[in-house]
Amino acid sequence: MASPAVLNLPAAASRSRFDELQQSHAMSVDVVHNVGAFLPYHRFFLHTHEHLLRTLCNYTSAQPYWDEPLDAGNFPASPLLSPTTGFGGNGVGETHCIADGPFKDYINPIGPGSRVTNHCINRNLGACESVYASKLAAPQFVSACMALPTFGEFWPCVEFAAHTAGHGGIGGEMLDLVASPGDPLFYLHHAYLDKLWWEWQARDLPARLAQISGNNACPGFPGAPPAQPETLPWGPRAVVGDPGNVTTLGHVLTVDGALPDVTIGDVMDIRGGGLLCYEYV
Ligand SMILES: [Cu+2]
Repeated sequence: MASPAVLNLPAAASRSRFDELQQSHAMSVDVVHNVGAFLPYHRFFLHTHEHLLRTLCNYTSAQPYWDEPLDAGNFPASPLLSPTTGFGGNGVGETHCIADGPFKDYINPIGPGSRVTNHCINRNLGACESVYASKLAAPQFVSACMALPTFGEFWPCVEFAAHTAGHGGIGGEMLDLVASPGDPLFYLHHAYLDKLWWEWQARDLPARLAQISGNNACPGFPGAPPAQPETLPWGPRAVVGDPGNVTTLGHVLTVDGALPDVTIGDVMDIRGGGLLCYEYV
């Protein structure tokens, strides 16, 4: 957050390296959600975040994940939200700005949605829809997804259940499909989803290290524009990663120069020997 932006992203919205990740996600939103690249893209996005933490912030540990079933239905009690050892607590007042913890004064440049505005990080854990959403983090929803036999069945299950639980259960900025990486909790939530994907892969590595499928854009393809391209400060994404509408291992993933582009094939195996080298414990 304290490192000035370097990538010269369109619309000059980002002030920090942290903002650049948020903006890159916002610029990709239509081609990385409800698509086959959902899990691979966010795996690469997390790797980029961890790389920046380690190279810019003297961070020497790993990207942690949020073990969400432990908090299902009761997110407000999570130690993650501690103001002293965690990421700060719930939002307060009409704006629902977070009022304690290490990020209470941070001003995000992206959001709500694709707008470029200066605003606080906000959360709304008390809303009844947040409590409802957080229940989707319960173990039975996870195991239902883990039991599915193909990637084409697994990723929509995870995107709907566990993914919705973390975003909806925190509410506020986290519930914003476009701007949610403005809340640092985003990275712990998506590391958890990445862990689920890896655990699903690890049940049958010979088959699942190369198993990818799905559509490339939502809604529709080819050339489906965003809903309101004229209102996007950075214009529509020119590339969706694959030449057709079937997600393949050759599908290109981008973080707009924060790291060089990779393919989905580069992020299928987390165990080293290629781009990634980590494990979940
Ligand atoms: Cu996302």
